[in-house]
Amino acid sequence: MADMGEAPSPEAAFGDAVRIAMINDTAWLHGMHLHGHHFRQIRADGTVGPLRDTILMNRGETVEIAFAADNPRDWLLHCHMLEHSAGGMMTWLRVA
Ligand SMILES: [Cu+2]
Repeated sequence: MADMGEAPSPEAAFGDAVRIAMINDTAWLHGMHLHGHHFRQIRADGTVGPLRDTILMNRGETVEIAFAADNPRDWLLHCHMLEHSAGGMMTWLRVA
């Protein structure tokens, strides 16, 4: 996960289908939480997971999520372990 920057990542238009790949290259578990939308995991075999707003990532795991950008605003995507998000594991996206 990149640190939260000045530019949204990604910036989506209302109605876009958004896919975000997250790589956990740390030695810890992370519960990644998206505000404002619910998403589904896109598994490597092409199947999709249940609708959720948080997904637990194991160390070394890559997770791809997808959702419909149907809620215009700026939204946080961060680890739900608050010491991790305070340490920089937080970014944001914009739906305009
Ligand atoms: Cu974490």
